[in-house]
Amino acid sequence: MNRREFLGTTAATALAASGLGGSALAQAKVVLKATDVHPLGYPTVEAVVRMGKRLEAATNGRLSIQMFPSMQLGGEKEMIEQAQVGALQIARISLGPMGPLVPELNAFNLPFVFRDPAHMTKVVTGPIGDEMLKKLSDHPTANLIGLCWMNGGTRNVYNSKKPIRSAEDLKGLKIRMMGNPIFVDTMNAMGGNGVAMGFDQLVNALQTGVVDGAENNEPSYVSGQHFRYAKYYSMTEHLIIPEILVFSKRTWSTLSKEDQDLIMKESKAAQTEQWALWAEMEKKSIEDMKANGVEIVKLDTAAMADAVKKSVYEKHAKPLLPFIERIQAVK
Ligand code: BDP
Repeated sequence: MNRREFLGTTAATALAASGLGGSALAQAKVVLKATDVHPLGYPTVEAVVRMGKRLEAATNGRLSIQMFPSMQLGGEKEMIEQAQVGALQIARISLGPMGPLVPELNAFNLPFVFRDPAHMTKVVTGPIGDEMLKKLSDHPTANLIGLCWMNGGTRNVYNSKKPIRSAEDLKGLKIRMMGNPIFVDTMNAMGGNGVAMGFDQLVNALQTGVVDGAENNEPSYVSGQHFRYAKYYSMTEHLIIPEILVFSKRTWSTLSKEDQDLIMKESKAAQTEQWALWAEMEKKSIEDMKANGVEIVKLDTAAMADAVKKSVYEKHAKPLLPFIERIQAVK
């Protein structure tokens, strides 16, 4: 930690502890610690780094962001916990692991709930997306503020054994899923054996054969080096999960209204920027996959979608039906 960060953190901590907050803190330098599972240059990371530069410029260096990329502060579960207690301020995470915390958010975590990425984009950047951010921010125990959404593309199954063209092909394969019961049930309904595991453990688990495969968007598959151990990438398109940028409520309450508004404004700009960066990264990742001998398998997903909707929606979607109807009504 350099001197400025030390001062920033100390000031924030001391003022928060003394209950002064607000105007006194408006004078102090505040370094916001941010983290992401992905490396520098990845669209989500880049968008937050650029947001930090804009915050610095707008406040003459009083507010800044220090980025800890590449899981330096642990997996997403750890990131959420640290944001909740104020040990870090900004976490960019998948909405997946947020579902167990704020159940309404699971409306966006359901398999096949969005028709395609354009539908997801329209929903999360519109009134339903705003409402979900507010639900998170207003939640009494989540202790997080929802800042904005980011694009996490479409998730497809990959494995080391064989091309997947049907539920039959997935039989007996252990497929890593994110930590949310909806996802394990989704994989089981698709025909495989879902195994919940943190992203921070995945590359090792693929390498050692603890799991046969996983599922993710193309950029994560490439940038996470998963393509080295699991060469069959099948276009199951079962989940289109938005990503979310969250802020520690504990720190938020120590910031002035002006700083809160500025951070909100810049995070909305980060959202727009990330969407553009994502489109480029997706294209590039598909090229990288082809160049590295990945077999991209096209399949008819209708039967899988039916089976998954039947069992997963039956078990998890009942309280979410009003949201699902509204999501589907977005054309
Ligand atoms: C990636 C998300 C990241 C998740 C990861 C995962 O960007 O937030 O941690 O998937 O599968 O697509 O855990």
